[in-house]
Amino acid sequence: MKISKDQIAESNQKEQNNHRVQFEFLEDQLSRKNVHVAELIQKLADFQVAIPSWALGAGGTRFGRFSYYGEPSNLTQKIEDVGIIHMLTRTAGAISLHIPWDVPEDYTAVKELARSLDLKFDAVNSNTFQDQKGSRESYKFGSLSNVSQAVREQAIAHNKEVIGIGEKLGSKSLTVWLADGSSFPGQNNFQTALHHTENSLKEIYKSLPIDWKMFIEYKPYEPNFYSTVIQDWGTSFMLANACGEKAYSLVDLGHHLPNTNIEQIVSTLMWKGKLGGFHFNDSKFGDDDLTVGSIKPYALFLIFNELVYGMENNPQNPDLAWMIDASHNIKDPIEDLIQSLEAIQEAYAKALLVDQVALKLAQQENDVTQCQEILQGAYRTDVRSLIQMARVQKGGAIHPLKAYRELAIRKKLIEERGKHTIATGL
Ligand code: LRH
Ligand code: MN
Repeated sequence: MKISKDQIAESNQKEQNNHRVQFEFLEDQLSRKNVHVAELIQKLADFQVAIPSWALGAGGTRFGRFSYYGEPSNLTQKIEDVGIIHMLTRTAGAISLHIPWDVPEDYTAVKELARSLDLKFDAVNSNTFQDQKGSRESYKFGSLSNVSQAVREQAIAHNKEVIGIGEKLGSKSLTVWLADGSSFPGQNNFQTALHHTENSLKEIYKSLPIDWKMFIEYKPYEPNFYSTVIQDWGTSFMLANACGEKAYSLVDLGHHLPNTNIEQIVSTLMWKGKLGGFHFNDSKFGDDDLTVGSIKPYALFLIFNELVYGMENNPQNPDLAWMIDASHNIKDPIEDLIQSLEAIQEAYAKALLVDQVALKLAQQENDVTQCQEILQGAYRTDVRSLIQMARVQKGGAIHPLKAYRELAIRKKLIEERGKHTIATGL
């Protein structure tokens, strides 16, 4: 299933005039504030977010899973679905694979398909939180932290195998998230578990190709409910430093206890040059993996404000890996991902409108009210026509979701794949 440029052009035809009027109005407003509109649009157009291969089917919980029909049932169909999202939005230029959920059968074919859809392979993700059929050791009581050396070695070997798969695909980073932890006091010796984890990560780090990065993802709880070995940014930061300069912390927005100031964590990690990337999503309570910007859009804006500041002032921090990590329990996965991409672009565009010089000045004068006015002035700007212009300049749809529905893509996917295909993943 592919979408053609002509189909996009036809869908844009109807939206063109309205878009142009809104854009010219905003362009005039911003130019009078000395905003370099063309520069800003270029930054939006260059901003590419990786789509997780495990979020293209219907997600579920222990209480149930409701299929969405026409789901991708193999890696080829998953890449095609990311191709559809990228054709419409022009901001989803990469796919992130999870191993063993997405082990390629034919590397040449998979790479050729991705290239034809203008897609790259972003970080590869290891999986030592589920036991695989026929595996010798079990991860029931942990993987890299396990008291059993045999289990740790199996988990280390798996991560090295994942690096090998990523190398063949042209990926340049490995993401390690561990479910390791305990559900009852006394179950684990915290120091032993952390020591094993640090040594195991160092072992994996030795296998990283020279131009690769290793992202260490933290999470406070689930599936363990008393302790998690890599529970917070501080532990991830400590382990990344212990491993070396190619190791970084990865911030999954859903992996924070309620009311955590995530933008401050982002600022701190960038200052220390140890922020590797993001898993974007939103949440009300726990690791809900909801649509980005659907619950706390202002919090996302504040995070991007720190990112924009860091990208301008922290050359010690490398380019960041941008990725969505969401699960779609009741919405069409493709529609949900399109909405998430829109929310990310919106937060970034608004953050780029923050007058950082004026803000620094107001901070110097402790003019708290003015600081808030500067931030909220940017946040209250309707930037949608800027994002649309960035898409149109790259051949995308002015309204991706509208185009997706008008072109009846889901209906065509169901005709092509049937109603009973199930995507591997969460
Ligand atoms: C853990 C996590 C991690 C992935 C998994 C699918 O909650 O965020 O990034 O491995 O989801
Ligand atoms: Mn994640």
